[in-house]
Formats: sequence, structure tokens, C-alpha cells
Amino acid sequence: HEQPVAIEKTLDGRIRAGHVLDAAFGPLAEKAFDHIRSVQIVACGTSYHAGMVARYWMEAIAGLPCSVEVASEFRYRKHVVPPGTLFVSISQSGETADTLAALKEAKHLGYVHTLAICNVPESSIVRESESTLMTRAGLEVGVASTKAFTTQLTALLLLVVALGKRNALSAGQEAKIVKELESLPEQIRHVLRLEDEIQAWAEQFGDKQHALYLGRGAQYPVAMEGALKLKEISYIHAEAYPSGELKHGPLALIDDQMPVVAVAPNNELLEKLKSNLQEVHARGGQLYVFADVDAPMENVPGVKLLRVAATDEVVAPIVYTVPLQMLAYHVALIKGTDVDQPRNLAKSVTV
Ligand code: F1P
Repeated sequence: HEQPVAIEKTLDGRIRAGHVLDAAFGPLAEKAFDHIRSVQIVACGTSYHAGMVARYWMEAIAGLPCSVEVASEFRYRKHVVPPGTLFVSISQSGETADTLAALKEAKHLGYVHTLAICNVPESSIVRESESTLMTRAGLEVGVASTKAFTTQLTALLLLVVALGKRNALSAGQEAKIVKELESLPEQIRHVLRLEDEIQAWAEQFGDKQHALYLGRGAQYPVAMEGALKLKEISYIHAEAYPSGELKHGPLALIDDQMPVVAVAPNNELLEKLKSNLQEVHARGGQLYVFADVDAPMENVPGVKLLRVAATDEVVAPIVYTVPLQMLAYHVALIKGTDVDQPRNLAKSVTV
């Protein structure tokens, strides 16, 4: 529920009159942004999912090649470092041991420019980085990241625009994205109003052992994040798949005990997603779909549907994350687990 205000803080002083301000990135913008030709992102857990969304944005909006890797693997393989690559580490705490180690390794490997997207100004990852973009999410009490995630995405979209306008992004496109960013807090307030209906859905997850999450394109990492939230706080085994992968294995798991959660914004991937949903329905799976208010869903049988206000495709990953967080939260409440301090997890993984 704090996310609209947290996002306002992330944006504060960083956008003006249809522009993302270079000043948001400190000296890095002036020194390096004109020379950046590709981006390497590392992070763990929820922050990794933010990086995965950013990759879609970086290539589609900024036109820059972008790789994303879990920080816990980064230093265990050989790397080719393309010149002009910006190394971005994302971490809520700024203390995650693997992300910090990946950053140190990256500097050793010869990545010249490093940027940290972080929530804690005095953290180790901030100290190790050439430049920082603070998320300003404020203290997050729960172990499972929520506002940390959506503010990371907001910060990453600022970065994508700042790099993009030096490359593939026109001033008109920049202004359009800035307008969407400005309306994000209101869009999220709107989604938060779905809470009663989401709570009613959650009742039907209380006795489940497993759940599947589906998304396509930039909504695939959103589905991953929804599944991670459910795992972390309700201890229900949940996996996310790009919906096109269903028939390559996971379809075998579908029966009438398997809830399948999908995010369906109104974009060119909708028709494909709908045919995947029909496959689930035909095998008895229970479908829970968050769909754009304008997405035609009439011909998909057996779907429980919650309508999300129309949103632009660019910010849709941020908007659609929130109902998935609320679903996990209400399932956890019903199961009686500790939503703030899940078993076996630590807020900051420093070893
Ligand atoms: C990464 C992370 C979180 C998760 C939990 C454990 O932390 O995996 O995403 O919610 O707190 O650590 P960070 O690097 O973003 O602080």
C-alpha cells in the first residue's frame, strides 16, 4: 500500500517537462552515457526479476543490447567484456554478498562504468559503485521485497530512457514514457482497490500445494516475481513460465488441483496467451487471470477474471506486479504464515 508514495519519491526531482533529467545519475550521465553501447545487469532474487524486466525495456526502448544474470552465478563463468558496457547492480539492501562479489569481479574484469540501483545509501554496493540511483523506497519491514521491487523498476525505466534518448528513443517517445511514469502512483492506487476481490480469490489457494504463473514478454518476469512472492510468504510451491513454454513440459502438471495465475495486458501477445489459457482449461486447471479492462476475454472459458484499468504497455509490468503481491499476501494470511518474517529467509543475505 505504500507503493504509490514510494514511486513518487523515486521520481521526485528526476523528471521534468517530459524529460528524464541526467542529473539523476550524477556525473555518470555526463561522463559515460554517450559512450554506453550495451548493459550488463546482475542481481539476486526479486531484484533479479527487476533486471529481467529492464532487459525487455533496454532492448525495446533504448535499442541497447542487455544481458541479465543472477549475481550468484556471475563470477563462476568466463566473461567477454564488450567495450562501452555499463555494469548495473540492483539490490534493495546493498549488502547481498553475491551481488557485491559480482560487482567487485566486474571491476576486476574491466567493466569501467558501474551503477548501483539500491535502497540503502550507506551500503557496501553503493560504496563500491561509480554511481548510484537510489530507489528511495524507505524501510521495508517484510523480508519479501514489494515496494523495493516496484521502485527498482521505476528507477530502471528512468535509466532506460536516459540511455535511450542517446540512441533509439525520440523526444516524443521520451515525453510519453515520462507521462506514464507520472501517472503510475495513481494507476497503482487503482489496482490496490482490487484487494477485496483478490482476497476472495486467495481463499481458494489455502489448501493448494502448487501453483503456476504465466506471462508473456515483459510480463514473464512479473509472473516469476508473483510466483516468488507466493513461495516466500505462503510456502506454496509456485513456478512461473513464459506461457508459450507450457506445452514443452509443465502442461503435464495441470489438473483440477492446479491453480494457474496469468497476467494479460491488452497487447499483441494477448491472443497467444489466450490460446495457452484454453489449453489449461481443457485439462481442468483453474485459471485466475488479471486482464486489461479492454482485453477481449469472452472466448476463454472457465476463467476467473479480475479487470485491471487500461495501462500503457511500458509501465504494465509495474502495475501488474501489485495484484500478484496482494494475492500472495492474502494467501499467506489465510495460511497463517508470518508474512513479514518467513521461515528460513533473511532480509539481507550477507554470506
Ligand atoms: C535480494 C533478495 C530479496 C529477497 C530476500 C532475500 O536482496 O533475494 O529479493 O526478497 O530479501 O534477498 P537485495 O539484494 O535486493 O537486498
